Amino acid sequence: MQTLSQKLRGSDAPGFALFPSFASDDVTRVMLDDVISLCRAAADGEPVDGALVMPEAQAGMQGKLPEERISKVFKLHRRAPFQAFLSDPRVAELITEAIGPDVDCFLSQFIFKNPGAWGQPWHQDSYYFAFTPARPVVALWLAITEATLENGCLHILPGSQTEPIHEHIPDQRPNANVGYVEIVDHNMEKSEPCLLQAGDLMLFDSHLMHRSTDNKSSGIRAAMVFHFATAGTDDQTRETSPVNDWMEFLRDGRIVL
Ligand SMILES: O=C(O)CCC(=O)C(=O)O
Repeated sequence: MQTLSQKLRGSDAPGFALFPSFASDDVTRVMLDDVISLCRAAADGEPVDGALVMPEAQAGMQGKLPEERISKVFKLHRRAPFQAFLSDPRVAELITEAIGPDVDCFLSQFIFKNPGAWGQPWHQDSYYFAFTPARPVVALWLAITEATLENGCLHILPGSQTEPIHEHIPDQRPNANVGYVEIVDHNMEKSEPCLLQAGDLMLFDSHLMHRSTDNKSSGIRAAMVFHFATAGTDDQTRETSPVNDWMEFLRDGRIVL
């Protein structure tokens, strides 16, 4: 049987692992409520505790509520609802198996994906990370709502974690969201949609190619994503990145939040 790290980075491995029904409705609800409060504070010009609130750029997103016009909110992992999730011993166990006993959480993002919002084109997360060592780096993607073909679920290309980081070109669509880039030099025919229920959790390697599609439904498709790397990783953008925020998470396999 493959260990979790083999499953994520092995040469004959999927590059991801799924943990159904990982989080309860209470856990996902408290995250959603907290991020909504940040979106409303930002709209009122109030402090947002260092979070970065990014508007949805897709034309025609004219929801009445502030959160209906937001694509992502970054830098959440020091806030109580997100620390509560990270304090779950099951999360520590997964991340220890995936990376090792000494780990930092360096990035977090809540993705709203409101009705009509853009999906994020094919990419590899490590494209965004100027790290030494470059790996291991993993993401935890928690479904806050159901994720369907219609509302813009994630699609992954199993096995693509064995690929080097490909060239990424800017998302060519008019009014693309800030930071969206795309791999166009690889065959994605064998990709698979990740049809998830609220509370399901996906863990994937930072070289795994993945994308999400536009939300063509009338409901929100939300997700919360945390990214982890080995403690002591050299991040060339540690002082300058608008989104990376290195926080100690595990030392000797113990949670140190
Ligand atoms: O959930 C999405 O819509 C895209 C998320 C994604 O691609 C990522 O977290 O890297």
